[in-house]
Amino acid sequence: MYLSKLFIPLLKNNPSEAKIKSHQLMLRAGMIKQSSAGIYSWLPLGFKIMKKIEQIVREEQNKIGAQELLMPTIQSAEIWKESGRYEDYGDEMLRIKDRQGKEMLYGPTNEELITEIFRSSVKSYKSLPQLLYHIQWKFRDELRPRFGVMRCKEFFMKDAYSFDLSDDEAKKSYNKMFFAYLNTFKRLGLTAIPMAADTGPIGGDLSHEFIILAETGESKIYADKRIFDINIKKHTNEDISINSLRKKYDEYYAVTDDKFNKKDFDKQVKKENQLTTKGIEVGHIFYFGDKYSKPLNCLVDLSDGKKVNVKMGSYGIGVSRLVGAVIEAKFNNNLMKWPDSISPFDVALIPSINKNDKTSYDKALKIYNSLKQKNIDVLFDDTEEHLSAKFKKFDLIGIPYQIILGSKSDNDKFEFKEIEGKTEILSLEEIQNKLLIKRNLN
Ligand code: P5A
Repeated sequence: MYLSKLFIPLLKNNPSEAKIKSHQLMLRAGMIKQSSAGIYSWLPLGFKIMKKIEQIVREEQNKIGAQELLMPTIQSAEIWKESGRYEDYGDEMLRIKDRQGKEMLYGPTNEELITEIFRSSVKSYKSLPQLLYHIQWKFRDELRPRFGVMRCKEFFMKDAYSFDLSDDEAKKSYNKMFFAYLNTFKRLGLTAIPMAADTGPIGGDLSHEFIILAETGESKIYADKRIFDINIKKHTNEDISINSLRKKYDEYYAVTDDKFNKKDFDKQVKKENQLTTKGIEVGHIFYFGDKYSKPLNCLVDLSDGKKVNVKMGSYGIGVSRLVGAVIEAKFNNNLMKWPDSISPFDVALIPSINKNDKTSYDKALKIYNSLKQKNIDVLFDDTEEHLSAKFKKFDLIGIPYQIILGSKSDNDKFEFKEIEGKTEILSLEEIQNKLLIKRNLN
């Protein structure tokens, strides 16, 4: 892609409405544009990054055998009346009427709809367990939307739903998802810690929020800081190792605000290990048994002819919020560096282009074409600005690697810089190999 052609409305200064760094960067780098309070358009740069996050989330769901489907954004009020949540959900639910006067709503979550799909399709224990998910827009009419994509009205969520025959089986599904979440956040370059949490309007009595530490986060947390040292590398996708991993996390005190109890904290965690801080909730998982399957009459036949309500859980990841969360974790001193796995481009090509001498442009173009041929996604700054002005833009765009064609590069060796890392002088082939290896690691 040529930078001159990229639709990227960069801003020089911080917009006054943006109070936290992720919101500032997303506006300054032309990633999003507000259309009304808490509702945003995703511009090409922001959209590309969100799509990469979505794909990693998808791959980790598929790895544990979850199946993707797609439910609509608009739902009928009827099923919500059956579950009893139509009234409970209150003003956060956007209620709509169609031209026949039928009550509809823009889905804030999908427990009812997925239960309705399941009850009409599945009748026998033989079809269980099942794990279904979709990645779809949600709407919650938040009273105070703020911090850009962190708390907005319309947001992109991955929500998965598990269906099992017994509590024991259902907890295995819960643990599987727990494990998939740790892998997902790790691939996004984040350390997300599962914390015992309240279940709120979703319900149930077992729940974890996945939190990344950030001063600007809206969740207050209390934890034994040794929980950050748990290494998940050794675990594979098998029931036994997944369950033992879950147990490991349970060994350490880690809760959000509404579960906090000072006495327990002081009793269970030595003073020097106590951590009280703030974080961003990037995912939230729930086990609620038959909270929805009972009122919605979702039953399956057992082998002995008896019928049981299926046991369900639901599992959310804030895909659009994650774009902001990664920025909160990685953007410092006006310098952004995206993790390789979700960077909008593999590499930036930054030549110093001399208006009166076409050779510098031609040389850059040759490198650009060669990278494209190797399927390397490169952003070519084909403008005639000064190198220093170009660097300022790339500080915001945050591509982790740069090929700089300035004084340090000659005919066949080029300056290759890793943001916040080392700079080397390499041949084009060496650069290509490096980039291809990095891509394979993700
Ligand atoms: C779990 C999946 C649920 O809705 N039902 C289906 C359950 N959980 S949740 O915690 O309410 O939301 C899941 C994740 O979505 C993100 N999120 C938001 N992101 C941006 N703006 C919002 N207003 C917003 N509300 C929730 C969070 O990452 C949350 O963990």
